[in-house]
Amino acid sequence: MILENMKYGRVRHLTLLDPEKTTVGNIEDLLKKVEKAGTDGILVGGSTGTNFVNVDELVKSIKRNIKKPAILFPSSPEGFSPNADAIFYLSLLNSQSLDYVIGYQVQSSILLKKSKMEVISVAYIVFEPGMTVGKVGKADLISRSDWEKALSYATAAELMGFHAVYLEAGSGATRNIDPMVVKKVAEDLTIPVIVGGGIREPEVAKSMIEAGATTVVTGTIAEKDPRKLEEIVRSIKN
Ligand code: 1GP
Repeated sequence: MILENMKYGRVRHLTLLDPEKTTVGNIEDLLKKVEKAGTDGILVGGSTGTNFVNVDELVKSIKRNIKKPAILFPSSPEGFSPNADAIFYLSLLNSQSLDYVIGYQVQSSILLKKSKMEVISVAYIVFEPGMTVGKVGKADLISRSDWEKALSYATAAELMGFHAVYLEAGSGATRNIDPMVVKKVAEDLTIPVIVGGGIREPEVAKSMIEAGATTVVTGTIAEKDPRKLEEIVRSIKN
């Protein structure tokens, strides 16, 4: 069970791969590198261009090539594949569009329950700069140091019964979320805290775990610099 493993600190790092981009290149090679780097699982998703076909293709490649779980990370009901191990059933809490808060979730709920995959409900909270997910998800962005607002959202999520919270600065963000915000949230919460967006340096990744994050997510670095990814994972796990 992935959630259980997260709670016990056994899912320290996840790699986000975008099905739109990865189906063109040498995906086998990339997956092997990511596995070798020591990541604990692959998140499959992207803010644009995902559909049933490319999501399923990527999930199947993961299952064929490496021994790490494939976790769906959908931005719409089309981000689904029955072959995945689990799904982050996201609700973008600070979206101004009800679609991202509950609409898409309603559209996919029955299918999801029938699939019997592990469903991890995740309160997705998007910070500045937000990047594509901020725009597409119509997020009312939280400033990267605004710990009070972050804590209010995260506490609401915990009280509402979400399994985890995910603090997101957006893929390719020039600045990651302030670790101080992660600390304020994590020290008050009993559910796992996931953090991602713009994390490219081992020291930054480590500072997130030291601040109390359960899991760090990186995306861009896997393709750009696999060696750096190894350093990031090592810094988190040591
Ligand atoms: C996952 O959006 C991130 O939370 C991935 O961000 O591509 O900047 O690592 P990067």
